Amino acid sequence: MSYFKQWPGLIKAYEKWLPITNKTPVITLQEGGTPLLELKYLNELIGKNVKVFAKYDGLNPTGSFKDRGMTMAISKAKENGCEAVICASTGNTSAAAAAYAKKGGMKSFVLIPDGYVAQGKLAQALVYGAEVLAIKGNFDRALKIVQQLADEFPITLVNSVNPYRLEGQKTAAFEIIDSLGKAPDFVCIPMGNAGNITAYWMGFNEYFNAGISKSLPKMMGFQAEGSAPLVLGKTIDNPETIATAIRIGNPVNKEKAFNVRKESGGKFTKVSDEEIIKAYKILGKEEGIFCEPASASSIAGLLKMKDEIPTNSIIVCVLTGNGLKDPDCAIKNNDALFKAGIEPDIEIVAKSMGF
Ligand code: AN7
Repeated sequence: MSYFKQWPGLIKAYEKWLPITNKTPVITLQEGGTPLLELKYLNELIGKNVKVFAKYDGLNPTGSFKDRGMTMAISKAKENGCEAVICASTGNTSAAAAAYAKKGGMKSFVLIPDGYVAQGKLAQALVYGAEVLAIKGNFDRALKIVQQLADEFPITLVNSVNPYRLEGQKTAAFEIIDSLGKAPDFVCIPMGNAGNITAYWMGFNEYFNAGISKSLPKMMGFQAEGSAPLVLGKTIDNPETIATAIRIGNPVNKEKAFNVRKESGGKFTKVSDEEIIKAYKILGKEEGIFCEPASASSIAGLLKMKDEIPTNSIIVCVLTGNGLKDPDCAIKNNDALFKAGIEPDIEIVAKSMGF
């Protein structure tokens, strides 16, 4: 017996907004429909009667927003008779590509920068049965290679140059408006290849043009200081940051991103690794939300621009990936009291607890 109607996944939920037909096989893990959580501690921290929300996309089936794009890209690949997919990835795209490819009965190849993918993401790609090729080079190099491979061999590229990825990802903007009843004033979002900021802007515009929302948000994009090509306006040859997900020096969607900034009247800003970790800890300790460091850059960015926020603003920060993806970062960066090697004796344990 079923008590609750299940969320059907974003393709079914938003089918009339997506480029699918009744011939498209829907490959889904019931992604999307993620929580929009009010962040009470951040409301207080910023003051001015603002309301800050987190779009918690780390709660997708493979733990990141990439599932939104992948359900579309893989469904369309299946529709077109494709048998194998390929991507370059800083980790999350590879996890999602691997999972959805398997769900759709396809093979997946993923190229990752050797040594720079968080453990959880690597584990996922392996468990979902991808063929994982770790290259001695960064993401930008890997992307060039997969683009050429997809041109030469019968294999579909599922990086965000694949237009179906952005179509799927735009549904997060729909969900935000469906939850708030209107568009927010600001959206704070981490940027790597800038596919997601582009997709959100598409989604907000589609609802706006259909009259469902009466305004458009300002899109605030954030990058890590050592990996900020979109903020600096130039390619970074050797990007570096603790937020390995956004360790990208030459974003493929850069022109689109600049256009989003211009059209929305938004701003791109860089945040340091220290600021990212500070925000990461605040989310964990004060809000009970565990996100990965790249995602915390949206909160770090909001804190950085806090003086520029008008009174009564509604702000949505996009938390793109789950904290469990990067356990090394969590274990190295927390303020918890951790006592090890305690004797299994009730008195000793009680004493260690301060009683
Ligand atoms: C957690 O997985 O590029 O600006 O290969 O994993 O749309 O690229 C990941 C990107 C933000 C940036 N937050 O999004 C990959 C990859 C997290 C991410 C981004 C990524 P885009």
